[in-house]
Amino acid sequence: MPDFVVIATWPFGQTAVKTAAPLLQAGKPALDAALAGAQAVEDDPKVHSVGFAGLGNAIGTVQLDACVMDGQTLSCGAVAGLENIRHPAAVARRVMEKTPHVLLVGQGAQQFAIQQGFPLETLLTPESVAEWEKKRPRPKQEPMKDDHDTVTVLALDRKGSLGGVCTTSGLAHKLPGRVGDSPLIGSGLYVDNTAGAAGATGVGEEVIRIGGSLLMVEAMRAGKTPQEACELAVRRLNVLAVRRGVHPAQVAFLALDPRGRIGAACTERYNFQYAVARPGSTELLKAKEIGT
Ligand code: SD4
Repeated sequence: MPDFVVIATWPFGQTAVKTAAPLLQAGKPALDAALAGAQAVEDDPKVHSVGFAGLGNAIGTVQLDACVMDGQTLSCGAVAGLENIRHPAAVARRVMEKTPHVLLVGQGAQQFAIQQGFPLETLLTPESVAEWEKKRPRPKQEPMKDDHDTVTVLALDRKGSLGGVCTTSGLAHKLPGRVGDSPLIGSGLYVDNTAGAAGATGVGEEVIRIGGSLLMVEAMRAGKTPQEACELAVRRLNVLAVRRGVHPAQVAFLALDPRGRIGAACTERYNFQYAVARPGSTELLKAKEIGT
């Protein structure tokens, strides 16, 4: 029986894994721990790409996307374009548990959250508004490098079950109503105890195009290690970029298998880092970059 492992995207993933690890240590289910970890990042006002204090869309409105998935039952839930609710991942879990549906969007998602007792609040802070203004696209300006950082948390609990959560405010300055990969089961996240768990961060349109997370889980089912599965997904993006005549977008993938093995890979110059916690240790690691 493997002991627990939890991994999460980006340096702020350290907050997630440090929150999740004691819960896993205490024998809590993977999804509970992953959700607690993701929520700690949603609550962090210094993180401008997830939950509270996330950056607004093109008209300055914060629209959040999230999903959750349980590897034992393949139960899953998601919300997209959710406004004024700071914990979209917890709402996604309620969608999973309290409705026959998988994905609620926009006003319907918000009404459901209110019915479930989630408070409405402004998610903007003076700092996030200033950051939004600073990063506002201007003619001839290069795209900002750090305007898309989702937290994806993948956990393996002490019973050997996997759970995952993905939560984000999406691309800053996105078109109102734009939905990325993060709330889409199979794109931003996929979890199946019989194969593995996988998640993504980066330019969601590219992840959706290749069904990134399901692709990695199916690669693990076919015998690839988590590292090989992540590299395979990046290569798929790179090949596709050549076919489309563009540079590969900034995307990173993360994977964890039922044996507790982990993997991570990203497209060139993305400088993707991820956090890992196991019993007694927490690390921040740099993912392997795969060039074209
Ligand atoms: C999106 N994948 O909305 C998300 C944004 C993001 O790291 O990851 N970022 O496309």
